[in-house]
Amino acid sequence: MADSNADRALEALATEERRFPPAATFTAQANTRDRSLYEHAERDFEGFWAEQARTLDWRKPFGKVLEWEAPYAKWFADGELNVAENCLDRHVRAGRGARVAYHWEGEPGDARTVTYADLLALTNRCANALGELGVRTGDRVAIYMPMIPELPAAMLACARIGAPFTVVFAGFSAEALSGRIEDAEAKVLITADGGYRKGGVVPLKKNADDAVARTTTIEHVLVVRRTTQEVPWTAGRDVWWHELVERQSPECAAVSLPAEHMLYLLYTSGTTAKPKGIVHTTGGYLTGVSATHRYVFDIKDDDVFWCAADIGWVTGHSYIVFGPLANGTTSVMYEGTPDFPDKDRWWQVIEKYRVTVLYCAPTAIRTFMKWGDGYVRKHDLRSLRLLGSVGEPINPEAWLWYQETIGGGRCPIVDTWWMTETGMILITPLPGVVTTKPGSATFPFPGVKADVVDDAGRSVPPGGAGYLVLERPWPAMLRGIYKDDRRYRETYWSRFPGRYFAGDGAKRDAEGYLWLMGRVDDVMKISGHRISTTEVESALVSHPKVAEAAVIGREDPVTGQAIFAFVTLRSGNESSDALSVELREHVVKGIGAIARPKTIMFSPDLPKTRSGKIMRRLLRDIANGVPLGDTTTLADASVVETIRTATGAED
Ligand code: 7RM
Repeated sequence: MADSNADRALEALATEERRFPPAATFTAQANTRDRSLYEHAERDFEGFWAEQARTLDWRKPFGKVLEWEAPYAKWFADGELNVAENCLDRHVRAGRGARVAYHWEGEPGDARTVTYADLLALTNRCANALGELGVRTGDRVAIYMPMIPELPAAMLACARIGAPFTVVFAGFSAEALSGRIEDAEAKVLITADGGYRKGGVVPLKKNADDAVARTTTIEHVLVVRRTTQEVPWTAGRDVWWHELVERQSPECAAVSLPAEHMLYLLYTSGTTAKPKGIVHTTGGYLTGVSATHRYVFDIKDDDVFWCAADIGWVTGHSYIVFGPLANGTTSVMYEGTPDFPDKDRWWQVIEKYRVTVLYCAPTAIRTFMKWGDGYVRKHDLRSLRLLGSVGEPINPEAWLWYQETIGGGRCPIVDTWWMTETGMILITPLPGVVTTKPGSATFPFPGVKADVVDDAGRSVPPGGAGYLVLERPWPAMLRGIYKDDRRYRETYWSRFPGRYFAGDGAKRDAEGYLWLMGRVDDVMKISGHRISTTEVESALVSHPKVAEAAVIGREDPVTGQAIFAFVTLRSGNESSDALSVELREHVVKGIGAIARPKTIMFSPDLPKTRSGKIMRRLLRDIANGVPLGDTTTLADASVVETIRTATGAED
């Protein structure tokens, strides 16, 4: 288990007596004010989701709600719709074309206001351009872009013509991008010349070229000009967005698609080195993200919603693009980092656009705490009325700081638990209804059923800890792992047959509140980013000087977990600070900067069982400085002492 998270959650559970009931004034205006949504969903689970689905426009209405043959779900399967039409056309048709879809803020300080009518025209032009490049319904498109309005437009353009897309976070390396292109067998790659980050320029086109060189399926690379730096160019293959897209017609018919048509693939880390392509489909996904966006964030027409994630992660897919756009919401989209040009950039953005709802990760909150209240106090944040948290457990101290210092004591906090695989928020308070406790994600969303079970799959009594499982399907759930059905069944459905195994540890207190405690597998959460220990290990051992590596997540006060790597060198190589830097950069090259190990510890040996398995649990305890448990299964117990002494010295 992720010790840092578990420790925080346990400490919170033991000491947390504070309760925050919703203010009467908040409840009085809330989209849902009582338990009726919970009751409706319990009484008639399928009827509840059908009602949510009917808030969308269907080209062909669905008759069936759910077909469930565990572990395969189909939602609204005989219905047809188009995601882009639901996110754009229907708002424009309803006379709301002049509403702002995105207040876009570039890192250097440039800004664009993108209305629903603008976004529709941009999307249609892009869809027509993709058609000209030979993309047809069913073809896959890879997207590797900075946080600019062309990114959601590209995703919606794919959705419009029924071409499943896969967005690869712009912080991933060329190598990581090539693996995803290859697995998805993408025909076209959409990228940009570069993107701005911390005042510098990220060479996206160069990375894209390096990636494409290692793959065989890409026919064209469509390139947005963002930074105007010189880029390598392959004539015939590469096409400028401003040349191809801008000359297209702003009209493009949306394709009527079956509800179970694949909308996108999103690659995420599991317990092996190879990321999994998580499959999301059309009707159920849009139903789930729009309903949760509406109720969890209590969204109204006059809200300015800011989900401060990157669109390259699932949080951005669901709550920057599809949920808010389906609801006709005005969002803020920000390109850069929170500390450029200074550490008050977020608060300046909130003041500038009068943001009412902010959704971000605990790691960001802890970073702002560290930077100090001064940066916050420089700005007027009184427009805020609701705050959200996602990505990892939030410790009560950060929760309380968020509420007081950012929320001015008046904003409810929604701590939302979910995953790439779940597509939508599953465990969360409804802000007008549920009394919150700092550090608890509280209860399942209406219609969602969760349990905490022991090793044998028995529900643990109140106060107990165990594994989080989901007891029934939900509309935005993954439909599988792309081209790997066996891995789908094994990863999520074999540990507790018929129930979805999330991979998270959880506790349920005497009042039924859920407290998430972090991963129980080899997945780490570094600043809310999901990375597997094996992925980093395999990047390390691909270096010629490395014989073996064992990677663990070590407790970190700001990033939640930090990457700690134990490395054994091949004989004839000496450890040194220079080699440590070289290895860290080797991992960056293999995966991306988010996977750069914080600490590398050279060790002549790694603790192994007699059958040769590396004992990661021991290494984790060593790195976290906790007392060691049973070491009797070790082949060579002295190894532990050697490492521990070295680690102690390192501290
Ligand atoms: C949305 C996202 C999923 C993992 C999940 C958890 C952790 C996410 C919370 C949380 C405690 C939360 N998708 N997680 N939200 N833990 N409280 N509110 O993060 O696929 O990247 O990661 O994130 O461990 O399994 S993800």
